[in-house]
Amino acid sequence: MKKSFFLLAVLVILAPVPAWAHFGMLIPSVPTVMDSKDSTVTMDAKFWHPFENNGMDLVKPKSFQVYQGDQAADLLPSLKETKLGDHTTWRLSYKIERPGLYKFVMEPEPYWEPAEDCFIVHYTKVYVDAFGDDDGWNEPTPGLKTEIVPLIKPGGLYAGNTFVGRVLLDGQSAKNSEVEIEWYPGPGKAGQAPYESMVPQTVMTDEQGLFFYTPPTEGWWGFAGLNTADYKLPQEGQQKDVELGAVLWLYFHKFRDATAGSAE
Ligand SMILES: [Cu+2]
Repeated sequence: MKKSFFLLAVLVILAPVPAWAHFGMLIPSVPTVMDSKDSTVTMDAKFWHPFENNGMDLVKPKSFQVYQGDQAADLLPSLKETKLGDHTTWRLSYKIERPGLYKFVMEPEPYWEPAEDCFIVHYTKVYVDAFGDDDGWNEPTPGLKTEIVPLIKPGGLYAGNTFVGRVLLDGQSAKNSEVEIEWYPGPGKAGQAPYESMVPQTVMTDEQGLFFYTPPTEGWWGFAGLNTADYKLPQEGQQKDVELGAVLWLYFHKFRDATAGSAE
């Protein structure tokens, strides 16, 4: 009896911990609108494991807004429930009429994750810049609980550029906190990693809440600045921790070779 209990304990300890990192996901049809044919942006919202391309159900978010400067518009009524495999996801279409930087921000309902014994709330953000205007790309969002503020222009990144961001929590720099990073390989695709532990890449913020990361390839990359909330939520009569994620999705373009140009 004792022996089998010991064996069970060993097996439990040796069982691989799934490397799944959860990410709120907001992926627009294009990261930059320069042509009016792209100006109706389709936005997909998920709660997902991006690299493996599978996930969880996303219940209707608590809020979904688009900011232009400090002006926010509520997009919650335009969200349409969709299905991806067995999972609930959301989609909206948004017509961009004027030049500017459009910042989409989703606040989900708390998600109970038994595997981590905590709730997860990922405040998820993506930028779309339109018709050559990207003013305000390094400004924080008024009233947002937590976010990553870029220090390198989010529209127009190349794979191989080093992304620099600051994690803010309640408007303050979140120092020495973890940032998980994952690649989203695209619809219907899953990434391949040498080891499961490499699926989320991890960096820490410094004393000023800054972090640095250089993606090895092009595509959509998600950055999640993680902190534990200063409040708890009840689950089956017990008070549980809440993981707050400041999630930012960024598109890194492939650097193209030169074409034959005129010499003079
Ligand atoms: Cu999960």
